[in-house]
Amino acid sequence: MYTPTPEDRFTFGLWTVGWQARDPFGDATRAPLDPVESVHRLAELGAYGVTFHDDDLLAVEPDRTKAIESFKKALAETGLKVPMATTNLFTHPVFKDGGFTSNDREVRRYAIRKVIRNLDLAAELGAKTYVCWGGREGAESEAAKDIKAALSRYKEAMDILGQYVLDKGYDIRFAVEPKPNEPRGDILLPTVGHALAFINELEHPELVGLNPEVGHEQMAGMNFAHGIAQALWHGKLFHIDLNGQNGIKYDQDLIFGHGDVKNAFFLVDLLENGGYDGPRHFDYKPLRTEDADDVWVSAAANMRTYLILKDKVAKFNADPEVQEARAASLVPDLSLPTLGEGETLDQLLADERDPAELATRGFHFTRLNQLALEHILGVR
Ligand code: GLT
Ligand code: MN
Ligand code: MN
Repeated sequence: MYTPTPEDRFTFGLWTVGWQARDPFGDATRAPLDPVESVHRLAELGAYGVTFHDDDLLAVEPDRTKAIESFKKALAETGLKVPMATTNLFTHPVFKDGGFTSNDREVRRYAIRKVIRNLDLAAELGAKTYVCWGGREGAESEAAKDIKAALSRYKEAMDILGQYVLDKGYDIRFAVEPKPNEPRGDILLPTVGHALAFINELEHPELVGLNPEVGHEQMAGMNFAHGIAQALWHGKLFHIDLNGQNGIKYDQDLIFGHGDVKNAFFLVDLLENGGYDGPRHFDYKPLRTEDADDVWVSAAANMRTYLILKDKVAKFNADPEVQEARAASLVPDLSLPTLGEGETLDQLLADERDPAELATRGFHFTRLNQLALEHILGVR
């Protein structure tokens, strides 16, 4: 019942299972992983697809042409799809002050060339989404970066990329991934809200949406499910990075559900019932303590957790007591327009009510929350 199949559309970044667990304080604890092996192992586990940065393909084979060839062969052998691709604009020292927004104009020009080259490969492999995570687009000091100029350069780069995709006739849309900090002290477009506002300023806003990541919003103290609801409301949830995070601290990239499980439950409800039809993409890191076999245990855990939550969400929504409690809490009433059909503002103004009397109504949210918790805990 909780066994994933390609119909579930679970996808993984090559950089997730392939993470060697190098961190700022310690060396790698695992050997490099051949992307070909990742493709085969993920397919065996029931995944639908795999995603990659340009550089991920070169993990064990430095020759780009050869690496792409064996990756394509593995895709053909397994039937795994590539719904999304992205560019690494953060590992190489050249990006120490950013890619699109580096103070060095030559670096900005190099970054755009690097993206364009991988966009061609993404289109060739059938990717429909191109993620832009600007992890190095930021600063440690207000003195070091003219933020307004940086946003202009960010827009310039996104406009160039959008125009390129239109000129080439690629069926690709961009998804900006917000993050508040790490690796930079402060990163541009730190939250879903900042990114949504930025997209409105682009030449082709219809080509650009979001790739929000669970942990990144939670690092900023944001409610991820709320952020996703707003992204859906704007028609901007182009892609999603699922993982886990325990509160405001470094980016943990835990297995999905291994952080705030209640928020994950309501997130799955939104994804299943809120009009999102893209892949369920996991962007997590197998714990540094784990060995090469544990990596696959962790990959499977992401998918199993999602399917368990999906099942629990369905039972929660079908529970008559929950439906009754929702009605008692007036949850469905929020979908009613505040003015009646054909009602004028004058009629509203004339419809006087005593606020003291309105204030006597309790909303009974405690009961609803307890019902949700009991479904999550498995006692209902
Ligand atoms: C990097 C980052 C992720 C982004 C990836 C896309 S790479 O690992 O931590 O959140 O989604 O560039
Ligand atoms: Mn991510
Ligand atoms: Mn992360």
